[in-house]
Amino acid sequence: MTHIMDNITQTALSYIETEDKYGAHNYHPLPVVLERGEGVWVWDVDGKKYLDFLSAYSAVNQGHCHPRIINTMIQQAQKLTLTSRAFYNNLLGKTEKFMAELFGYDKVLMMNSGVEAVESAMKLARKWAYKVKGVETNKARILFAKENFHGRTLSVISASTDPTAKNDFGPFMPGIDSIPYDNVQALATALADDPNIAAFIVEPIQGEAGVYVPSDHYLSEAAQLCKKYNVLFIADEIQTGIARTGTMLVTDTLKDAQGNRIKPDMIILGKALSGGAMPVSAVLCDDPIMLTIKPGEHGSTFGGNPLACAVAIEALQVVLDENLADNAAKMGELFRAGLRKIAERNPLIKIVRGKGLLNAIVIDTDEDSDLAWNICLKFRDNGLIAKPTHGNKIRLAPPLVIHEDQIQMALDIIEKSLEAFRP
Ligand code: IF1
Repeated sequence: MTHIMDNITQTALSYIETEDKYGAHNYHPLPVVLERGEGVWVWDVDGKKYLDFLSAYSAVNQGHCHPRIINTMIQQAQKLTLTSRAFYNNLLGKTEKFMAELFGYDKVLMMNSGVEAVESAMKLARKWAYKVKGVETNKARILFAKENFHGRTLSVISASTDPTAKNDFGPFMPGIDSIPYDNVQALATALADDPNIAAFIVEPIQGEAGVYVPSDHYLSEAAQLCKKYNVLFIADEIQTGIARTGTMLVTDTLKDAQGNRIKPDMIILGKALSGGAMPVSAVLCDDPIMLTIKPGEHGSTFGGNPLACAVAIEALQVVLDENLADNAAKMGELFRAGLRKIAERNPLIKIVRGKGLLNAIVIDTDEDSDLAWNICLKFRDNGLIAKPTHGNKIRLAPPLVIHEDQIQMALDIIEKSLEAFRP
């Protein structure tokens, strides 16, 4: 897939060329060079303004450079940024208590990037399998869903079914299997067949796969099956969590047949846990799992640093104070209704799907076509930035602070842009 650097200024091109010359070529960014962000808006180096409809892959749910988060970061940065865990500090316990109570778990393990938290969850699951479930040492297996995305480390891509994420990075981590997503029977069979399974790690909505929302009962039934087979049900809410889908977590809505709430054995958070200010991630679970890891058995230089703690508390408090989950639910309904109206008028939109403000449109073209990319270039020319995922799907995920008039602005831009490609 080759793309021309069309319709960009010399200024922007000079930034792109510098990155191209001195940076790893591990991404293929849309040709727009951003310099400033505020709320739902970003500005490029030429001062042009755009609606941000990617939100740094749901890391800036609270909006770009939220003043409360940035001011907290500035205050804390002038006091104490890092102690390492060799010593205590005045913020880690406070943050762990705040998050444990907010999400309803005994304990929190603070890490930095999302994939570090996923790796930590895998280590906890294995340790629990050996120390509590009684699986024979080095025999524990972890199940994932096909089409998953959980990050880029070697253990985590060992679970990937995406050749682009996996090819030529072998050999891979043993003890990892994948089953079809949104398929309860496949999970039941896998769990019944293998007593050595420690955990099932799953995204409540598959983001990278193109915002694939599973059937209504999938997650609840999967959680109950895991309970039945004494397997940890671990929800990776790094992209779906922190109010993105209209509730604080997707898994807040899990219920058993009697209507009782089901809590995952473990949840993994990242991205918007810091409002996009810095890398902050966390694993939450109860004592029987968390306390299987003893002092010296896991760690991280920056994990739980005072700056991250101050930012994380403020980022979560902003989500609560500004009712961002409710806003995401309301604005998401409005947005999908608007997209469906556009789809009635323009057959290019084949499918509209999503939950809250994690949405995607599937363009009526095959996966290796340039069309979705060229549509995103047109969105950019018209003042909205978004990016295709897996060829023909365009993820549309604005910051959760978006207002109704900005949703309407985005719909107008989307409809106007698609007109240029009408079949
Ligand atoms: C890229 C998208 C991809 C995640 C879930 C763990 C992680 C992610 C559910 C790892 C990270 C990012 C990574 C970025 C693109 C983006 C992404 F789904 F969000 F769009 F790739 F699939 N679990 N997702 O979504 O967190 O280590 O990155 O902090 O790698 O290209 P991380």
